[in-house]
Amino acid sequence: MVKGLFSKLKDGLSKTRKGFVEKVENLVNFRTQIDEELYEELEEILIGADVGVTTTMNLLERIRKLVRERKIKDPKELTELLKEEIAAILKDESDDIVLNQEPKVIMVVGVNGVGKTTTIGKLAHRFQEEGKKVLLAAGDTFRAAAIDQLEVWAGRANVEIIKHSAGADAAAVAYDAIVAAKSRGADVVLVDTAGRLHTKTNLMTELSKVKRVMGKAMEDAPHEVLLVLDATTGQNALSQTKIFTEAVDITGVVLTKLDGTAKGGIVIAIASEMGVPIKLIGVGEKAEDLRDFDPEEFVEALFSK
Ligand SMILES: Nc1nc2c(ncn2[C@@H]2O[C@H](COP(=O)(O)OP(=O)(O)O)[C@@H](O)[C@H]2O)c(=O)[nH]1
Ligand SMILES: [Mg+2]
Repeated sequence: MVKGLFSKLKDGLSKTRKGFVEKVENLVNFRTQIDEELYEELEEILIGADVGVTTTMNLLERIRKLVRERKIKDPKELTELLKEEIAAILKDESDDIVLNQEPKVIMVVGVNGVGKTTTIGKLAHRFQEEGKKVLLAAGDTFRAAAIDQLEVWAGRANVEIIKHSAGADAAAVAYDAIVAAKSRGADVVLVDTAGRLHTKTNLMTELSKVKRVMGKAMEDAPHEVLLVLDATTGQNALSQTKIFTEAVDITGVVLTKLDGTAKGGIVIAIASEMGVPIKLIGVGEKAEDLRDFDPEEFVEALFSK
């Protein structure tokens, strides 16, 4: 049998499983009682895995309460409690992307290098496989290589791309793409954007302009604004979420490079502290390494042996 999707997810999360869940298991398996010292060590492990201070404190408070209520004495039972509580946090903050507009316009934003272009390439591949008509917009006009990179993905996925030359106005590219998508009957438009600029214009000012201009090409566009965050940047991801949310009203988060970090606890911090749903996760560089974020499956993969 070919390797199942679940086992691929498990592979993608193996560093976090080692750096986080296995540490918790080692802790609880070698203790005879649940005491303050154990809670303190658990706190250290959670913070070390980038779960974030606030979320860690909340999680521990809930676990302490459950331990009291259920009169739990055996430390080994704490792993299951932790799993339950993490699942509860994540469940509230997940949501899928639905192609319910014609075309559905998805703007992808984030700082440089987080994986925006790669995510668009992976999404293009997925939608194409589903039989959707996809159009890409090369809205990162910062340098020619960024446009070329998107073209490579467009070629691989066999989808169309709208591009201008490097240095062109990103808002104009996005506008043209939406107009083209409407006339060609596309199902989805994926708009790439820059994570940095040549001009002194603030990136946030620029992105909100691109977004506004899209609304002129199609009412209510963009229908989704996905913020891409690199899981390996840890707590920085939280401050980026704050800044981008203020500028462009994020509808969802894509968390990339989970395969490259032992600190995947950042997923929990984002879900519990940011109030934006995590829609997709990246667990590798290939087209099939982008997955819908399914909280139950995620927690199962993370805690699986
Ligand atoms: N391991 C891994 N690498 C990724 C993932 N997503 C993106 N990358 C890599 O991150 C680098 C930057 O990606 P890119 O899409 O160019 O970022 P952008 O500047 O935001 O457009 C590339 O080398 C990608 O292959 C992921 O989920 N896992
Ligand atoms: Mg890019």
